[in-house]
Amino acid sequence: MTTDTSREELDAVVVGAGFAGMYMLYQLRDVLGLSARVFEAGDDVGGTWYWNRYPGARCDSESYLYCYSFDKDLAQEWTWSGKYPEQPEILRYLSHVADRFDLRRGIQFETRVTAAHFREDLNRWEIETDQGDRVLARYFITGVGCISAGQVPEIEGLENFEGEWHHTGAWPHEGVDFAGKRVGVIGTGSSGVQAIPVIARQADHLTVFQRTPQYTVPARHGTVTPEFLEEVKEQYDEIFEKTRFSAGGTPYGEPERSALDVDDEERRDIYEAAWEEGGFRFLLTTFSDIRIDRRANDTAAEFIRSKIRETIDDPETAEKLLPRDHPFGSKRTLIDTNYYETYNRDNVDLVDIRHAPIEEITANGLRTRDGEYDLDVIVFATGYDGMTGAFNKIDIRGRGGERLKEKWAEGPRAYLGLSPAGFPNMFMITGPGSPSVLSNMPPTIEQHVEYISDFVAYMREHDLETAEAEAGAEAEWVDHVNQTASETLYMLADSWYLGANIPGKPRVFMPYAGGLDVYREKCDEIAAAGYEGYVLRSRESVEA
Ligand code: NA7
Repeated sequence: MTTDTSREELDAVVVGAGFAGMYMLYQLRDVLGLSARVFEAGDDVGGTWYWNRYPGARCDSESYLYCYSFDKDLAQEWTWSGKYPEQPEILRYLSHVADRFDLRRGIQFETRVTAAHFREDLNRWEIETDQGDRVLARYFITGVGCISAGQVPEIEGLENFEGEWHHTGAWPHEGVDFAGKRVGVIGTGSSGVQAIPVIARQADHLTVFQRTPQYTVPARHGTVTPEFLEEVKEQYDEIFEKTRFSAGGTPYGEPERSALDVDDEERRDIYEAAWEEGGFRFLLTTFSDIRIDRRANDTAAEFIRSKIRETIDDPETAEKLLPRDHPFGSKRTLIDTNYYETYNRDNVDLVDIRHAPIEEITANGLRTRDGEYDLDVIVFATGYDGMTGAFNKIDIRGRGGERLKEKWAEGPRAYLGLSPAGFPNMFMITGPGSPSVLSNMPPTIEQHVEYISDFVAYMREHDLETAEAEAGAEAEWVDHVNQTASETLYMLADSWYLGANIPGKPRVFMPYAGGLDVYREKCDEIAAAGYEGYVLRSRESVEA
């Protein structure tokens, strides 16, 4: 970075124009009246939904909950087409929001932030982009997404492959033509499970390479009617209120009964009803303890295994698909449409790469320890360097030139998952250590954006120059995040929540598992106490 001070000055720079960055811009510019700019790598708004264009890409949260709640008219005027929105529909929604609030004017597209350094001499963030921009800003706010840094595993020989390959999170805008092709999909997480049934219908042949069998629950897209979605609008005030004060960002309510307090028949009936209704309700609304008690969890896991055995015609394939090595819900619960049924198709094969790993990608396909597979297209549904990957791509430095990446070498640290100590006036929307990916994202994002916006307003009102998390408050919060996670079943799976999917990444549970409701209360208390846990400096004290 240069030391020349002839740069444009803004109140705030925001990184990313997804759900988070768009709402942050609205708050900063239209509510607080500040000068703010969003830098966005894509050529339009959408964030995750801009990049994830793979076949079958769909949100797992119900459409009427996967939207902003901050503007009543917006909620009333937008009509979703069904239970879960597909990627193009979410993108249309976000585009509509951008038009409605004239957001694009504040967004610089096709521009990637490469560096952000806190200049102690100026008390400003100096931000650089790959387009040559150099900007000074009082606030540096990230809306970079929790699962945006895609990972293509380092498998020997990929450069020799003569076919086409794509990662689900960087899908070509023009789509991929699978007709008449032999396709291999590596990975059976949310993206793989959504893409596999659709690719199977288009391709000549599909081979799925599975490392870990997972639990997936049918979405049942058809169970929501347009009439229901209209009725929802009449109840939106109540629904949004419940959502805001819920653990998982939904209005479903918490189940009260233990799975161990009912007899086998009643338990099966409850699971069956939730299975028929589909989606996250199976995890969230059946029993109070399936996410915390291993024996209770086993009942849900066994129910799903019984469904897999019932659905799959070939017992050997069914056996390969049975998840056994981790509890249900300890990895991100998957929601699917015809996933297991797809393995009954003649043109689909399942290859277990846990026991016979991929050894090499060849010119014509790939080779596992047990066999060779000729492929025209390889789809990497291999996930993301979650929660921290997008931060590590930017050269972020705080006081004394400390690099965020180094601060986080043993795992991410930030007060409330929002403010890393030593990085004044930096805020991370849905950063590691906040509820983020364990809640329905839009309400979680709104909570953070509103907290930041209120904080910035407070700073202006009190003529404060910088706000910086105290190291002690940060340490206490990080301990609390770890302690909360240690009491859950999340610790029993090799998930991306724990960084286990990235070779060499420290094994630390990154999201906050205490619930959005508890987290919101904590943030509100901190704000009411004059932003306890932050060192607040006025201009005079900074200059002294
Ligand atoms: P996920 O959920 O991280 O799934 C990635 C899948 O790819 C999973 O099945 C992995 O197996 C597999 N994988 C990852 N690396 C490898 C290698 N090296 N070899 C073979 N297989 C591999 O990513 P998604 O994109 O599906 O979903 C991300 C989030 O988006 C999801 O959680 C939702 O929040 C939405 P593993 O299970 O690690 O053995």
